Amino acid sequence: MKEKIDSIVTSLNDKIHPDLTLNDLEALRVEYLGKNGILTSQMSLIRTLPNEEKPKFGQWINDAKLSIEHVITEQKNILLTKAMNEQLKKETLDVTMPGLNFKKGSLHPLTLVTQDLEDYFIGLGYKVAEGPELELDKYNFEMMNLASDHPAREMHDSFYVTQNTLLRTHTSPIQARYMEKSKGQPIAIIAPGKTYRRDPDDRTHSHQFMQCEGLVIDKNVTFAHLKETLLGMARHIFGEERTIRLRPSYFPFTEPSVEVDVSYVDSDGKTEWIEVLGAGMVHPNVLTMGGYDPKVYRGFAFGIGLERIAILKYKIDDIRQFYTNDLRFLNQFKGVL
Ligand code: FA5
Repeated sequence: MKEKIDSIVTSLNDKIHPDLTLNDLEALRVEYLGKNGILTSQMSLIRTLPNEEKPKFGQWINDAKLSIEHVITEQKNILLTKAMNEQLKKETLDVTMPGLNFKKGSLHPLTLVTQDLEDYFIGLGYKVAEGPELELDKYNFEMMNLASDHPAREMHDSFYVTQNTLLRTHTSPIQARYMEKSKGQPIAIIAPGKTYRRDPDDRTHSHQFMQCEGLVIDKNVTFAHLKETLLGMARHIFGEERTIRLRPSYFPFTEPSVEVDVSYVDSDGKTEWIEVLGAGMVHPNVLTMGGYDPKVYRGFAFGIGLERIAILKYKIDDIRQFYTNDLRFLNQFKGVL
């Protein structure tokens, strides 16, 4: 009886070879251990045995079953490991392959101009300030010497949100906010940011545009400081050969006020001028409202249209190019610093 059972196990061992597939192994398992399998059918013989032999017989059958299961599982594991190794080999990472070609973005021309101005003025010891785009009438107009009945308010067609709040029409309210918090201490700041006016959009005007404010307050500040500062800035941005021209102008918050043109040479070799900013000496009323005694302190201020700078610097013919997100336009600024 024992020999018969052993020969069943041996017959299975003889059938095991490396070419068997997982399906073949499963078929062998059914052939030996299935409901009508070779080993299972031996079980029915137990009924024919005397009682004292039954436990031993049961033990033999059990051992044989374990041995068959072990052989088949072991072979299955060999096959699975082999399949996994082959898969891993196929998926080997070749670190010498070139990487994916990610599209690189570029800085927006207005960001380039802003960063350039910041670098220049930080180099002169200025701080960079900022303020809210949704501004109170108080800072946008009143503290800039534009009382509610001031006719010059009409120079700024405004987007009012409530009776007292509007989208700032210029970066000048940052002056007022900075003076208020500086509590009479000297100031040297620039403040770039977005501004909004109900101007019709065309080649040179946009309802949303950028300005960069400048404000210096100290005891001995003169108009000569303003002129030299603006000349230095123009030469930094446009090149050493440039010069500037100041024309008398009017702003309620500065006195005297000027508009500043930068020189350029046109295609016929003729020197021309183009306006880039407004500036002036801080009006005594603005100093007083900001907490500075105009008999002790003086200041100069300027407000630059940043699109105007970018248009000149990069020879752009339409301000709307800055705001239409056309990649053909934006990609031209790749690598420009
Ligand atoms: C002002 O806004 C003053 N706050 C500037 C200033 C500051 C003067 C400090 C004195 C002291 P103005 O309205 O001229 O001034 O605007 C300044 C610049 O902003 C203009 O030269 C122009 O380049 C730009 N600008 C004005 N309106 C628009 C617009 N709709 N679209 C594009 N740029 C504009």
